[in-house]
Amino acid sequence: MNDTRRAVLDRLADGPVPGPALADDLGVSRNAVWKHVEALRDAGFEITSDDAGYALESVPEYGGAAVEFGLDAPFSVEYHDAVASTNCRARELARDGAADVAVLADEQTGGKGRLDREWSSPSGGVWLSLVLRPDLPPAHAPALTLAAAVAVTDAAREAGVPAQIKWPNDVLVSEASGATRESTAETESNASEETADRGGLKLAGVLTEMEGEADRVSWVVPGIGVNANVAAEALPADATSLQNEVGEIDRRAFVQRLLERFDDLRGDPEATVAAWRERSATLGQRVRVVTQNGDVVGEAVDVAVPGALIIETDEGRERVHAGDCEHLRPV
Ligand code: BT5
Repeated sequence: MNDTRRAVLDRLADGPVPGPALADDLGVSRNAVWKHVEALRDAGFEITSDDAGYALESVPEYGGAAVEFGLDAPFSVEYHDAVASTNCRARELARDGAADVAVLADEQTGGKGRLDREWSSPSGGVWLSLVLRPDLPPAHAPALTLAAAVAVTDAAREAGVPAQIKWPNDVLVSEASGATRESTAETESNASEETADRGGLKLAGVLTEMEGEADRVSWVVPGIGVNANVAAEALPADATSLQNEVGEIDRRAFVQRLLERFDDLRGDPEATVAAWRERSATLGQRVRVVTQNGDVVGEAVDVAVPGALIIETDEGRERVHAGDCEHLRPV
């Protein structure tokens, strides 16, 4: 949102203000004030005007301006009713030099998971990609993925959903937590007599993309997909949504909490990793991580800056930087 428009809203949030006073305060003409008020009305803000001046009566339920209003984090929000993928749009903005933009969509028609997997993105979700230009070496960028997972977990918990994180980027809700949908668990045997346990139903995932030189990141785009106000039937079998767990939620408040929490953490990889540990469903579990160089099986004992999983295997400790993680349990 344009700075003057944001300032108009901030002033109106404190009570009615006469047009001339508003114009003086902001150093613009009365006509300019009127234009900003009209634009805000078009964006869904209900602004009345009478003898006392302009007054803000209500804020739109959702959308870019609604999320920006009252947001305590320095993001501008570009909202789309539908877009192919918020990550693609965020990458375009990043290449044009943008920073601290949150691209938000109600629906994605071509949502992407990691490794070219599909991400179902029906209307009602929170499909969000952040354009960041951090002053970081590329090796530290994974901490931003962990920060996104922590931020989603905290916003979900605030909405009443006991979410946990599965390394590195899945936010899960344990099936024992009262999810109402029927379980469609598929178990998979292997030679070591263990079954893969999903550890819960998937509520959210993060896909981080970036570009940079060897020593400096140019931009990073964490793409965050949260099944918010979506019926479980519209999602894959192993998924759940906030709506499925606790009923429809206030997406505006949810996105604001998520952005604020992410902003608290993004400059502090140590605090991010500490917060991640506390919310982890993976630490202490026996896991199998499928990596490009083969499977690593053992007990997940720690996560280290900027996001590597430390696994105690039969051959000693291994540090895994990327891969798909399964929680294992004895048959
Ligand atoms: C992820 O991939 O978990 C990353 C998902 C990132 C999505 C966001 S939405 C905003 C931004 N724009 C995008 O286009 N993407 C990002 P991965 O770990 O690879 O998990 C993908 C797998 O999860 C799929 O193969 C399905 O099995 C499952 N899946 C697909 N859609 C799902 C959903 N909505 N909820 C839960 N699981 C889903």
